[in-house]
Amino acid sequence: MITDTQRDCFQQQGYVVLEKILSESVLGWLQGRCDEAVDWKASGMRSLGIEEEGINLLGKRYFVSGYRKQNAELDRFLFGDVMAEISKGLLGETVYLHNEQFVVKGQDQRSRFAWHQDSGYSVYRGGAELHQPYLTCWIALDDMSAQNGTISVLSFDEFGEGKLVEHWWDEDEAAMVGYSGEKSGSLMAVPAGSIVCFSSFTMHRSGMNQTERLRRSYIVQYASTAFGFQNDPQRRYAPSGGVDFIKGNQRVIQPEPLPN
Ligand SMILES: O=C(O)CCC(=O)C(=O)O
Repeated sequence: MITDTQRDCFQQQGYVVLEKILSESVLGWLQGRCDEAVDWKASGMRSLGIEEEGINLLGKRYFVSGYRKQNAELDRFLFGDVMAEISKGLLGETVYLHNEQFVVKGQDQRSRFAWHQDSGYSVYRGGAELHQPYLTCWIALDDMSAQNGTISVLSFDEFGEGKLVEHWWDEDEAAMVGYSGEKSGSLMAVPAGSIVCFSSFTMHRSGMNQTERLRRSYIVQYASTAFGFQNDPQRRYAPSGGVDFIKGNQRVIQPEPLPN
């Protein structure tokens, strides 16, 4: 599924766009799981009588991380054929699941995200040790546009030549920031069912959702090299626990496929 040209593009420029790669039925299934995850998070917040929980803002912004622990059916996608082809094609013969999270944004100023590299969060906020870059698969669950707050990406040529830079916390942005210059990068105005695959050393940001509809994405991250914490390298950093997926080019998990 991943061609040599796509792999070269990912390695040399830090990202590759797989437009409309998911079938309509898999997309519809994932949208359903995302809506369930948001209901689960929102009802948990309502039952506690809170409007904010970490970076979740009731009705406005949801980050549901690790939902596969609530609904193991998600593994049918995370360890399914499509993600096996993509992760193996871009990372090589060893792959494990690093993290998965739904990102759902309503009409709210705080739904935008400043320029960052995902490894910038891992190292400068999460306390991870320096590591080989991992792969972020940003899955568009809705048609994406500037209006509903899609992501923009800076290629390695435009920024950083594929190196991790120091990040800082910005109170106004309520986010980590790795770049505050004028570049605007490439806007990912992709249809639902597309996947933007980028390196965790690729600088990206996402805009504010200015529409009345929630905008849904699913971030699924895979790594080829395990890493730990700066103060405890033995303890794995991977938020999803680092589940083995592919070893020596062979899949070690093969769940029942989703209907195509
Ligand atoms: O708005 C989004 O879907 C992406 C947010 C983002 O860049 C991230 O969670 O790393």
